[in-house]
Amino acid sequence: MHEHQTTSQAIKKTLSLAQNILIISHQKPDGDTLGANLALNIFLKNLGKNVTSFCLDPVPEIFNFLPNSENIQNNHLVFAHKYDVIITVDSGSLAYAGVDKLMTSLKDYTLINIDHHASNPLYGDLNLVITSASSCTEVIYRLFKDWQINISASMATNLACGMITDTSGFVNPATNYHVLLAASDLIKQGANLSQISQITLGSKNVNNLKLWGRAFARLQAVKKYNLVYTFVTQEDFLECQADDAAAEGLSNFLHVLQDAKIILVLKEAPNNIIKGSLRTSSDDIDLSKLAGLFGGGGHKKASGFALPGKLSYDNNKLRIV
Ligand SMILES: [Mn+2]
Repeated sequence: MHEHQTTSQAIKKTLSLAQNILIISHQKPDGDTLGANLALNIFLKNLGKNVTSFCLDPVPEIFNFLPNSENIQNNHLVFAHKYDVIITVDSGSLAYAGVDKLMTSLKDYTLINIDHHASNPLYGDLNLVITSASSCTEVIYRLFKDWQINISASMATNLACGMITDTSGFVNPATNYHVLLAASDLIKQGANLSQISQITLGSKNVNNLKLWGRAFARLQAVKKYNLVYTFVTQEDFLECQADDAAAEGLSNFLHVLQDAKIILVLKEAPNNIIKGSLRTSSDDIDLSKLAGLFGGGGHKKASGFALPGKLSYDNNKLRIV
């Protein structure tokens, strides 16, 4: 945290002077953005602050176990109120969070941007972006340690959830020495790591695995680019009755492949959008740059992009139309 000491203290001071605080998670929330939001929510409420937590999309059912998750609102009326401070967590940009337009109605606030995405352009008034951190929750853990505050069991559970989900259970390349130290401390503070892993990573259902089956059957290696790709269409989602979360886990799972350095999963989303999800285990590849070529972003080892179009597949040839 040393090099971030000044920012850490500036954030502490700004929060201590604030009364009304809005914390924003990114849309299509994952365990990291929710855990980060809720750990801060609990901490700031304990300080007697007026805290509102927001996410554009509802909290997925599997995250209902997170302490205080019922406090996350998705009503746009949240933006009709006045805030001294707005904190975005795990959000590479306001558009990525899905709140760029909603926020235009707000004035006179200090924006604190806490994140770990390599593509983050430091859009806040205060920016704590640590790209070497496994997760946004790891950044917040470091903040709490820096401020020497006590981490309660419910804060620990929220922080641990983000670390577990963003590292796929402490195995993917985002896993580092700091996150393992932090996780072991969080166990001491009352987080049940195996239970959180079981709930967040271990709960698959038949419909979602059927979708995976289709994606597995279509795996293609492109030797020239050291790439393996696959795809899922809107038809697949409908026929398998799978939900969006099914595709999320797919690219993380395909990390197990030894055949190529880069994994690409293309997903047809509603409204003629194709989403690409890139993964690598190689240190010499920066996928945030590759995704950037398609207008996307993310981390060195996990990134994504969106393109207009639909997927067309015949005679073993995939095309974007
Ligand atoms: Mn994250």
